[in-house]
Amino acid sequence: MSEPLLHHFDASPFSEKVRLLLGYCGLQWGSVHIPRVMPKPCFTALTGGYRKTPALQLGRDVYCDTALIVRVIEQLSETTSLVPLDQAASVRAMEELGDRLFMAAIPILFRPEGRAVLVEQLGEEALARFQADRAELFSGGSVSRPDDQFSRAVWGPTLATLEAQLAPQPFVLGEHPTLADFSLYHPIWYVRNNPGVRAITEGYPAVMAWFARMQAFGHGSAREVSEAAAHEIAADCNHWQPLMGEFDDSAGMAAGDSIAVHAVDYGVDAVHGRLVHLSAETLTLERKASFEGREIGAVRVHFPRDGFAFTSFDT
Ligand SMILES: N[C@@H](CCC(=O)N[C@@H](CS)C(=O)NCC(=O)O)C(=O)O
Repeated sequence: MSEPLLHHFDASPFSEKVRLLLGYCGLQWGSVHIPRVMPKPCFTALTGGYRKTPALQLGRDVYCDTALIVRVIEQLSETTSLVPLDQAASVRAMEELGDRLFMAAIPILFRPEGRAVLVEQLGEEALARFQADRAELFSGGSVSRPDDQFSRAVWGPTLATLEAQLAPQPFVLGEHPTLADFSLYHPIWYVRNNPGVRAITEGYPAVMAWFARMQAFGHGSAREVSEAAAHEIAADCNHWQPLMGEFDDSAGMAAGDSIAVHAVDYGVDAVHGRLVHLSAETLTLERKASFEGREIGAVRVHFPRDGFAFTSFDT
């Protein structure tokens, strides 16, 4: 089995969702630290232009978006309880709620008490660069950068409903952790990580007890891998990962077609390549990767269908 390599940065909440899941599933993984802001030349050399954090690399295969990454990890670790069949739609809904809670968390970090901590951690100059980068991230997509009014409308009510749901049970959907828990954990982790605003998570005892239960899973066993070493691992790999699901020809696309794929919400940079596989749930394209004139060779980039758009183009 190829070692899973997580391309991430420490402060990234969506990466925390995956790190915690890797810990829970007991997988050994390689930790590839990438820049927090653009440019990320080593990273985008592999993804073909997709810039969001994190991505998961298995040899020459690169998986984008945590909605897909978590399913890859589930398969690798043969953990079958993460999406119980009779709760599949509930898990999906909780993943959406987690994304919404992440959006609500962003302006909270920039309230004066949160911002003061960010200035302490990063300095005014790096913080200004971070804010300019995130303004760019939200340009051109269907979702605009959230404001504090959105946070006020969403954060409190969501934590209150979670409090009610977690009061009688240890995990969001019952006795055992599911993907719902990992999807809701990371935005709360994001806010709790900033001592300036942490207090707004604390009026919810059942949520806090659940948070501690989740945190205890840890990140498992990781070794540091440089971005250059990750490129070499891709270049040296001589096999592909299995593709997921049957080919879905209802979109009128065929393997080998030239396609462009992009996220629809934010971070909408397109990735171009040849279609390898299109199932009801995933899309895989293949492209030639190189970095600073050095060949990495063909790389397959995988996306979830949900949240991504694709078009064919003439070469
Ligand atoms: N839908 C994506 C969202 C990922 C996301 O928004 N990640 C943030 C960091 S936590 C990001 O990409 N920020 C911009 C960047 O890292 O360049 C997923 O589930 O992976």
